[in-house]
Amino acid sequence: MNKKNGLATIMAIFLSAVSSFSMSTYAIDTTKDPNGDGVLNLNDAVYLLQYLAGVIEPTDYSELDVNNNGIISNVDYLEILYYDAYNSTGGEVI
Ligand SMILES: [Ca+2]
Ligand SMILES: [Ca+2]
Repeated sequence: MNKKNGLATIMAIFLSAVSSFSMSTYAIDTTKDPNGDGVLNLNDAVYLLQYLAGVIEPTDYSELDVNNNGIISNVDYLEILYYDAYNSTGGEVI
């Protein structure tokens, strides 16, 4: 995958995620840590997006399924974004 196609793939995943996401799907397991650095934050969303785009191969796939529904998808990605936004504002918005 070249850089241009990779970026297009990432944008397609992002737009698909945004259009299909609803708050009713928000059920994140905050013990998950996709990139394994000890904290769940925006870097994990980027890591998950890279996986969905086929750029990386995770060492522990179970950590990427942050809503524990058995599927690693763009919904997991968006739930990390919402969780990170919620935490970064002191829990005032979600
Ligand atoms: Ca992490
Ligand atoms: Ca999932």
